[in-house]
Amino acid sequence: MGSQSDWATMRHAVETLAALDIGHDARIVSAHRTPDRLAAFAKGAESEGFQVIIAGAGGAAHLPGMTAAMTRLPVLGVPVESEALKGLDSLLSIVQMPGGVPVGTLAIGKAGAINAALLAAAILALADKALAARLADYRARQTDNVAATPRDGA
Ligand code: RP5
Repeated sequence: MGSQSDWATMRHAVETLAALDIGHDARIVSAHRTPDRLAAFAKGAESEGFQVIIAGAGGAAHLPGMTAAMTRLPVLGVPVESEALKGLDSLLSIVQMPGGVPVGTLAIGKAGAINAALLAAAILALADKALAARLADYRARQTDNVAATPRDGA
């Protein structure tokens, strides 16, 4: 993520990865404030053993795109909700990549963070049958938890 301030959003990705028992690492890497750290991370991610990168950033959110420019790994972008423009700036910054360098862009905020983790899980599950089973269980539990009728105070 681009900043400590993104953690309130990006922790939902981490919690979802943990719930699926997927190995992960959370780091602060700013495209603007720590560009050398970004280059070192993105260029070294594959040899470090990462298979998918989830990049969350807000405002002029260059982190996902710059990361994608420096790695062949799949990069999933989470637009963090900004104070000034409610994350629309983040969304447009992340989603409008020029053809040739893709970033899989998720929804703004918590939903995007959760879904980035689930999409990463789906990618990894293509080559991991045990993870595919855990992902199927997760989805089944989610389905089971949807009540047929609404309750007051729920
Ligand atoms: C972006 O700027 C970060 O991803 C964050 O969403 C936003 C604001 O950062 P802070 O000023 O809160 O550190 O680079």
